[in-house]
Amino acid sequence: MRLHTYWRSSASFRVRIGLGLKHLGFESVFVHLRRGEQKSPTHLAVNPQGLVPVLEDGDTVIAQSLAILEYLDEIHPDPPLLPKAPADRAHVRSISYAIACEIQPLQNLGVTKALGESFDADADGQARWSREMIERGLEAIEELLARHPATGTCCFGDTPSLADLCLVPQIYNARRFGVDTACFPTLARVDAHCREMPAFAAAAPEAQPDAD
Ligand SMILES: N[C@@H](CCC(=O)N[C@@H](CS)C(=O)NCC(=O)O)C(=O)O
Repeated sequence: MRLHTYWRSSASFRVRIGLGLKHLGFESVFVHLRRGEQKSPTHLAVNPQGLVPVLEDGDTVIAQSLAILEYLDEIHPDPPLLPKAPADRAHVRSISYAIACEIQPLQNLGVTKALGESFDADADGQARWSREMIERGLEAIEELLARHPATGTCCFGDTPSLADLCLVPQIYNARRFGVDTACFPTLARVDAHCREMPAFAAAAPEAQPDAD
């Protein structure tokens, strides 16, 4: 398997954790987002969206981190990334989507760049935008997890699920943009617990060979 990835990409970080949890070896294809390599003809031929991550598994090419993770879960079910009961699966998916669909897209590189290019936001303004979008999103997820009876050492129970694979990279981004994560005690606790696990540690941005 080949993963098109960038060290600081939180969506790539999710997939790296999933591959690690499932003990799946992979070759990395590094796409330097700050240098614009995601818009190169070579990368666009792989993913016309011009985004990472992309997983290649033989002739199968999959973009979108959650689609990749569900694919991996279907072909390598152990350990599972989703619980068994439909209501529990929906709960884990709803936390995952709240992060992957409602927070991360508002603060990704393409959006902050557009704020600068089209709306005159300087670097401080772009960072403030990202911080506020992350804070707003995490507030709701903190509440969701704090009041749910199944929240354990991880987002759902005591083993990592798709929700933790989304949460830990988003908390990484939160710290990067100066969000005070102590305001989100449940999220901070789950994040600290998960980051102790080898698959999470090995997938961390700073542990990647392309970190610069
Ligand atoms: N929904 C996508 C998001 C992918 C995404 O936003 N990737 C970012 C890095 S985390 C990217 O490639 N950004 C490049 C750009 O915006 O130009 C997923 O989950 O894979």
